[in-house]
This record gives sequence, C-alpha cells and structure tokens, in this order.
Amino acid sequence: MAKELNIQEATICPSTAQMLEKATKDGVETAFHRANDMKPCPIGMEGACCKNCSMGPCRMSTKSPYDKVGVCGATYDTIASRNFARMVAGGAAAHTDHGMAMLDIFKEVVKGNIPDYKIKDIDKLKYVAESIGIPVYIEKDDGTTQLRDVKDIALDLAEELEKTYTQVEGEIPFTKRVPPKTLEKWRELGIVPRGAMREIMELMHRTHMGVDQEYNNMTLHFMRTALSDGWGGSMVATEVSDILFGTPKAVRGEVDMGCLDEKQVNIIIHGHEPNLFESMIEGVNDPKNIEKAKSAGAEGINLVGMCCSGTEVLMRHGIPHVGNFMSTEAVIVTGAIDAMAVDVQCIKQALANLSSCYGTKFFTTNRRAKIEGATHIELDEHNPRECVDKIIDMAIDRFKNNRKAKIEIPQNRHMSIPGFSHEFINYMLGGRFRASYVPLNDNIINGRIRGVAGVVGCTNPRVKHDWVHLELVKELIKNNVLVVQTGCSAISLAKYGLMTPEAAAKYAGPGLAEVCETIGTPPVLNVGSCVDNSRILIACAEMVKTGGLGDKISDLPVAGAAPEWMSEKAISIGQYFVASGVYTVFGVNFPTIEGTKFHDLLFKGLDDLVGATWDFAKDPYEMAQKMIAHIDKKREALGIQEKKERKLFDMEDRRKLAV
Ligand code: NFS
Repeated sequence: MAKELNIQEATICPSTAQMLEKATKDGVETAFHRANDMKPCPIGMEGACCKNCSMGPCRMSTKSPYDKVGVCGATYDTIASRNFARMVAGGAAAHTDHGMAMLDIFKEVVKGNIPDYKIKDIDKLKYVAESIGIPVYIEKDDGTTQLRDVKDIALDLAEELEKTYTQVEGEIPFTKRVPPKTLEKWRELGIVPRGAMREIMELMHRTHMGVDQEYNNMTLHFMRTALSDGWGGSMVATEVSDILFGTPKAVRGEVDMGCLDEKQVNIIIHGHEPNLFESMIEGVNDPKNIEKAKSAGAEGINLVGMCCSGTEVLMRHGIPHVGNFMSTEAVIVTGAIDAMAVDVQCIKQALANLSSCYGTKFFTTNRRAKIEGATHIELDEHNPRECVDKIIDMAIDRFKNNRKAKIEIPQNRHMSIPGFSHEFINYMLGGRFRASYVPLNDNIINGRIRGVAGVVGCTNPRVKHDWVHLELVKELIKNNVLVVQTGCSAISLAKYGLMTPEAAAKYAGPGLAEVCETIGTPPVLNVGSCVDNSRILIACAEMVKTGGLGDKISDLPVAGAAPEWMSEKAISIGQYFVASGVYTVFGVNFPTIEGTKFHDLLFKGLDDLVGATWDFAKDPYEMAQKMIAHIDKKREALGIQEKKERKLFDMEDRRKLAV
C-alpha cells in the first residue's frame, strides 16, 4: 500500500501543491509519491557499492567502510572515487554531446544547409572568434583593416571549436579564456583538458575493474574530465547557441503554471537543445497554424517552456516558463496540456504514462531519447518545421477532440527579468562605450557587495521542493551577496518574485540593494540553462582580469551551491567549479562517507591542489553561513574585509594618480 504523501512537506510551490492534490483525486502518481514510497539505498547513496564486475556487486559497510574490501581487493576509497568519477563522466558526456550537436548544427547553418536558421548575432561570433585567436579583420594592402567574410570567420571558428571534443593532445581552445595563474596551476597538476571524447574515454577506462586503484590519481583525472565540460562542451553549447539564436539581454518573462490558458492550444517544450524550441516558436507564429487552431475553436496557440530549454527561450525571448524539474508531472495533471514535446535530459519516463491518463499528446523528438509509450517524431535539423508542424497539428487535434479530463489551472504567474548573459552584465555595468566589470569589482572591494554566489542545479523530491533554493538565496542576498543562477534553481527563485528589480529593496542587504537600485537590476540574476553555467566561469575570469580581486579564480570572494541537486550533470558542474577554484556546497546528500580518505580529499585536500573544495549542508541557513564564511575568508586574504570610508576624489587627488 502506498504511503500517504504529505503535500505540505513535499513542496512550497503553490501550483505544484495544488496539482498534487488534484493528482490524489485523479488517482495518479508523481515522482513525489514514488520517492515517498521508496527509500534511497543507503549503501549506494554513500558511494559504497561497486558493481563494476560480476564478482560483485560488492557492498562496503557505511558505518565502518574500511572493515572489508571488495572481492578484487578494492578499498572503499577506490570504489567511492570510481563511482564519483563515473558520475562526472555521465554528466560531462551529457553536456558535451549536447554541445557537439549544437556545433554540428552551426556548421550546417554556416554551409547554408539549414535555411531555417542563420547567424543571428555577428558581434558574438566576432567576440568568440577573437577570444580564441581567430582573426576577425584582415589587413589590406593600403594598411587599412577590413572585416573578414562572416562565413569564413564562422567556418574557422567551427573547425577550431571541434577540437573541444576531438582533440587528442594539447589544450582545448577555451583554455585561452582561463586566467593565466589558474591555468598555470592546472598545467602543474596535469589537468588541462584535451578533447572531451578523449577525457571521458580515459575516465571510463580508468574506472573499469582493475585499472586506476589510487583515489588521488583518479581525482586528478575526473577533475580534468569535468574541466573539459565546463570550459569545453558546455561553453561551446552556450556560445554557439548565442551566435545562432541571439545573446540574451534583459527581457520580461513570466513564470509558473498560471501562464497556461484554457482557451488556447497549450504546447510545452521540455528538454535541453534550443533548436527544437526555436523552430517551435516559428511554427506557433505561422499564420497557417494559428488559423488551424482558431478553426478548431481555440483562441490561439500558447507555447510555454519547462526545465533548461525553457530557460534558454525565457532568456532569449521572454517565452513563459511553467516550472522546473519537479513540476513537469504536476503540469500534466492540469489537464490543460495538449502536447508536450521533449528532446534530451531530465525527462522523467513517467511522463509518457501520465500524459496518456490526461489525453495529452507526448512526443519524443531526438534519436538519442525515445520513451516507451511516447510518439516519436524525429526532428531533422535540416527541415525542423516538418516535425514541429506535425506536433502542432496533433496538439490542435487534442484540443478539439480530446479535452475530456477535468482542467484545473493554478492561477499563479509571476513577472521576472531574466537575460543576464556575460555580455549583458558587461553592458549593464557600463553602457555601450564603457562596458566593463569595473563597477562590480569596485563594489566588491568597497564592501557594498560582499561577494558573488552561483546557486544552480536541479530540484529533488528528497527535499522540500523549491524551499532550499529559496531560503538559501534569501539568506545570501540579505547578507549582501549577489546571486547568479541557472537552470531549475533560477526558476525556483523567479516563482517567488526575487528576479525583479523591486526585490532588491525588499530582500537584499543595504549595500547590495543600493547597487541594484543604481543599475536597476534584480538582486538575483538569471544567467540561463545548465550549460550556461559556463557564463559564470566567464564572469569569474572577467572579474580576475578586471583586477583588484587577486590573480586566480580561487582568490575571488565567490562560492557555488546546488542545494537540491539530483543529476550526474550537477556533479560534473560542481567538479568543474571546484577544479576552477570555486568553493562549492551541495545539499540533499553527498556520495562519500565522512572521515574516509576520499571524502577528506574532496572536502579538504583539494584546497592545496586547486584552491577550492567541496562542502555539504542540507540546511539552507547552514549552507548560506558556510558560503558567507568562505567569501569573508577570501575578502580577508585580499585585504578588503575592513570597511573602507568612502572617499570622493577631487581634482588634486586625480592629478596625484598621474594616469
Ligand atoms: Ni541542470 Fe538538473 Fe535538468 Fe536543467 Fe533542471 S534538473 S543538472 S537544471 S532541467 S539540467
């Protein structure tokens, strides 16, 4: 018999809670119910189970992990580090395969083989090309310079960026963006990444039975693999998507289930690759499709997003976003969804069955990800409209003929201002002519802003949905820590109104509120989807380059957190932040046992190697305290912890500067 779900303990999201009540009435279940019925395996949870060969699976005791070894003799540290390494490999593979798919599309667009897309942001193309040494201008015989043909720049860029995946020796292209002192450290340790395929292949080899059985050595390689994701696959995904679909700038975008409309055909896109969504935007705006919807009795077609691809189009176009990972089933329970189309990553298998309970048409579109019970309509990148138009037709058909389930739409919708790409932050701080990070660094140095925190990652039914994200971020901004966010975490905060400029006066400490008021930004900045965590790396590199805050990323007063994480991708992200020099705290649980050598390496020893460590706290207030303590420690080391009196420069002072 299923245990009764305590909805108040499961989520603080009013829309999700309302839909969980409806699910109970309708007799359907969600991941919240399944998590309630199934305890996580304690041995697996702490990384103490090895199933890498058929002499096992071997299980270590979580109470005394050194009491025994596996059949081959593997110790707890070997087993846990291998398991951790495989999580990094899984996460890095997901991001880099996505990034490579984006690069393939980019190449085809440049060659003129996909007429549906074009290079939308030439400035971004130039910026990315220049950042890795590809010439953007050519010198003419008369000594003047001229912009190279855009197609030539793009082809050179595509060829160079391909190395991010395939390079077998040397350093991947975006390592040119890493602050020199940080890069020097990686070179010393031998962890500068080669192509992701090479690193992931070697990591899978090392974690095979009987290969790398020394946890320190394993750790160096999974750091290298994670770096091939952060400064490689993920960064390429972000940059190429910006070039093709536009670099985000501040827009208005609404979130939550109140963005659904009973009178319209509701279509949800859920997944990670922005091209499906971009083509769907074209499709729903095509007058022919609108006409079809109207003749079926609808007022129009309402396109909304979920999860990470939803966040990408919220950032780029202000398309409404109806919820994060733990709301993807709840939204089907509204009965209002005529079609949900998915591509890759974070798609619960249960969505297929649940959709059939409500007559919602559920489509898979990517050859990598089919789901039993779903209708597969493959997206051909060369002709995306064919897939998109079929989905729209079937959504209209459901609207007309199969809206039998009782529809109940939670009436919650909130305005948010997303769109804080690295480029927009640069612009916002100094306008078109003086774009720079100087005002940010200055305000950190003068103490108005204590530091910067990245709060990112999934939602997870093992903790109260949204609550850990919300409380952590509120605590941070109250203490004058500027927060940047991606993915599901960003949607959590947008739902509670913290991504508006008005939120600064209400929730932020006085210093941060003053800065936000001056530049007109929210105290919590949405910087995009999970691959867009690479924007946070770029921002860190820019803060180092701007000066005054040390010469390595590990010198900066910054910290990271994934308080409700669940996926292997989160582990890869956490690891590339730590390896880059950002202290990172995870919630929910951590796949190591406290007091073991491997745990101590991750939580203490890495500080000597890369200048940052992992940490863990379930409670959001404890997590905030840990992050703030770390930020203060870094401020202390930089000599900026003491509050400085504001001094207004007069002309005399300026002359003394002699600049
Ligand atoms: Ni990222 Fe987690 Fe998934 Fe996006 Fe959401 S669950 S690691 S935030 S949608 S990838």
